[in-house]
Amino acid sequence: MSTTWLLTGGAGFIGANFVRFVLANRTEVSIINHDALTYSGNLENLAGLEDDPRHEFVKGDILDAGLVRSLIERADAVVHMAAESHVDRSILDSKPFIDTNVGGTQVILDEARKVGGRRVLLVSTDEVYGALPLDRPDLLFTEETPIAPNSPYAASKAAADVLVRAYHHTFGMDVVTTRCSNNFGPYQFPEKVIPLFVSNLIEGKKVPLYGDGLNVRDWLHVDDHCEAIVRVLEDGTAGEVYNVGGNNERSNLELTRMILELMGCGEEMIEPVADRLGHDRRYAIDASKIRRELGWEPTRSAWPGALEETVAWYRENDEWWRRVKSGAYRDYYAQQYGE
Ligand code: NAD
Ligand code: TDX
Repeated sequence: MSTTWLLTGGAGFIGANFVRFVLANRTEVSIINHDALTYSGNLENLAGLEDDPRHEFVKGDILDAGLVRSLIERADAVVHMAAESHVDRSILDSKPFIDTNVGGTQVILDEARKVGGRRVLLVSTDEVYGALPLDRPDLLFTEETPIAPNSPYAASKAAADVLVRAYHHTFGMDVVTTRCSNNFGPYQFPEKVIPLFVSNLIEGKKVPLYGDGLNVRDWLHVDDHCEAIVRVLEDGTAGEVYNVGGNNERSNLELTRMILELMGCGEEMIEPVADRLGHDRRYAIDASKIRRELGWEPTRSAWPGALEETVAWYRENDEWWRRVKSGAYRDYYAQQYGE
């Protein structure tokens, strides 16, 4: 039976990969892709899908309740991932994070509630749990770990996350939430560490490593995240949260050294820079619930192969990130939509 999913934020990194993943793996599903095309939204991420009858792009802001409502009316379920997503930007200015991540989620929930009968999935993040210490490798975030966000970005995502919980409790809405660890893969905006470091090295620039480089992230390939989102949307229990991660913890220094090696560069290309304010020390996800209850397994995240493939993608798609870094990708919007 054919079905339609409304996706918010589908011109960003995870969104564009999600569209491609669903079109390839769920032949019965069509996607309405609602995205405001902020600085991180890029229609070039969706190149080649222009004529696909199962993908419709709608430019618009999730704060536009009327538009959101009309799109939800046309859909059977909502995958909500539109967000301001970069921690460093939230430290410079948290307002867009509160507006989009909190206010936007409220709009999605209220409009879905009015329309009724649609499951809403929120793509949340492991950052809502705060940080783990380096000297306790036995500790992992579980779904029961208290919410304790440390950056304005994480706080805005945590607010969205608990708002979803409250709408389930108060109104009995059919909602599900995923909390995933750091993603890597194609089309990631080159402000995030992997595409930033790879593209800098191709440009002959050094890579800015924050602080002592010992902060740890748990890396998962974006397609494994996309599969988890699909599984939770289709089979997750209403009101439940599912952690998503691949037990792939790496310090930033270890990650940087791997990238340097893959790029044929030496350690002199590392530029130690001042630490991020409030920099979370370690993230690590216990994903046993989604594995046990929904049979999800990461199959595309094994290192070093998966990292090697991602680095190769940025090397081969030089034009894509150069246009992002230079701002040229935005010309397309002006051409398509006017100023
Ligand atoms: P991204 O910044 O690449 O993409 C975000 C997209 O949302 C962009 O296309 C942007 O145009 C759109 N958007 C922003 N504000 C909007 C608004 N007001 N209305 C409509 N669209 C808007 O981010 P990403 O890395 O793809 O992350 C997607 C989601 O996944 C976010 O919710 C993020 O919190 C979450 N997440 C990301 C990671 C990760 O490692 N990247 C991990 C866990 C969770
Ligand atoms: O220039 C840099 N130097 C550096 O050392 C940058 C941009 C990052 N880093 C470090 C900071 C982090 O410890 O690398 C690590 C990864 O940084 P980011 O790529 O900015 O990701 P992070 O802050 O971990 O957040 C990401 O994962 C969780 C996403 O951006 C979030 O949207 C997601 O929720």
